[in-house]
Amino acid sequence: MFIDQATIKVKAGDGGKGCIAFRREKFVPKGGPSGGDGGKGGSVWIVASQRLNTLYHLQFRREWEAGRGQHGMGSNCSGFDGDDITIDLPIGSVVRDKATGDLVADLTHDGERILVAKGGRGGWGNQHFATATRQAPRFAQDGNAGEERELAIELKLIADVGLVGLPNAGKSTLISVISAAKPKIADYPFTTLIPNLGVVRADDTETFVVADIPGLIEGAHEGHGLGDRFLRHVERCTVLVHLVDLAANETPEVDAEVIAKELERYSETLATKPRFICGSKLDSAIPGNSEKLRAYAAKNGYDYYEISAVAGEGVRDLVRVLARFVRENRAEPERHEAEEARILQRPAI
Ligand SMILES: Nc1nc2c(ncn2[C@@H]2O[C@H](COP(=O)(O)OP(=O)(O)OP(=O)(O)O)[C@@H](O)[C@H]2O)c(=O)[nH]1
Ligand SMILES: [Mg+2]
Repeated sequence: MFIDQATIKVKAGDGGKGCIAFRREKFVPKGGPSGGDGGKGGSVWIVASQRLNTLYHLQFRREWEAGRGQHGMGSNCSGFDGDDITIDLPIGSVVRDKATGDLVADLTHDGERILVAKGGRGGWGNQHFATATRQAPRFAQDGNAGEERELAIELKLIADVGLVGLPNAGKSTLISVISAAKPKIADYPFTTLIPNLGVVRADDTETFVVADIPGLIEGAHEGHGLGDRFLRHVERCTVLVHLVDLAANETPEVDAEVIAKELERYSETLATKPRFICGSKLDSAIPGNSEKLRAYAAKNGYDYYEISAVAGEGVRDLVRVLARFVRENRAEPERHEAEEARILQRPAI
């Protein structure tokens, strides 16, 4: 199951208490303080893992607690430190402190490791407090409490190109012909229920990642259809391709505007992101639609393309243009490599 939001509680281990003890031994009268220190509490870490691609595993475990430090013991023995724990998260996870909203981590590389709750320091045993004038201290320190907080985690897929459009516009068909992705395709709305990613090979050296997300409808921002929550997965794309069905009705420009409005309502980032308008199903286009959509794109300042994913028409040109655009505008090239490696190796959702 594809889960892209989760809230978990993390608690680092408390430090162990320092010990109050005195050396008692035959022939060593008044042997002095010998209380050992408490052990450190374990810390909680998050680690980016390219083996994961959803937050599903967090559904079953909401609370993560690291080991506590052992208390100090007599004979100057320190307690053992508590064990650290690590929480694996998929690359693309954005972690925030739930209470403050502060960004804690934005994971981009496999193996990236971030401390999210620090273990408490162990308390000092009484051996540390002996002085010339106070040779038998009858006190020791308590350990410090481990940090504790709630984390809100969001997974935002990292792709270069995001496909958006009404249900049935042909988004999944396009990703299936330009990449190895094999999403479900059918002639009813909302065939796609979770985002699909595909790696597109533009030529021998150049590749980019495309995300196909579930279709949007009017009112998606109010929860209509599948809602607009999947739009978060195209928020970090370099460019959006807005597919508009040329064969659905005689008003493709009205269909196009529905999506434009939903993008605007979702966020400023999406509303202002570079966008190409692409007429789809050119092979069975209703006469006149092509001109109408082209005029709509021109009026709003978007580049216009046309394809038939089924007949293969215009697809190569579109891929070439996207490859060039992504190459020239890719904001975070290193993310691209991480994401590509992940898609190629990922297990099925
Ligand atoms: N004639 C023609 N039909 C197409 C073309 N591309 C897609 N279709 C058909 O349009 C229907 C919808 O295609 P999908 O790729 O599932 O559409 P989608 O945009 O992914 O739809 P949702 O996942 O529901 O949002 C399918 O029956 C496809 O076979 C095309 O180029 N020409
Ligand atoms: Mg689809």
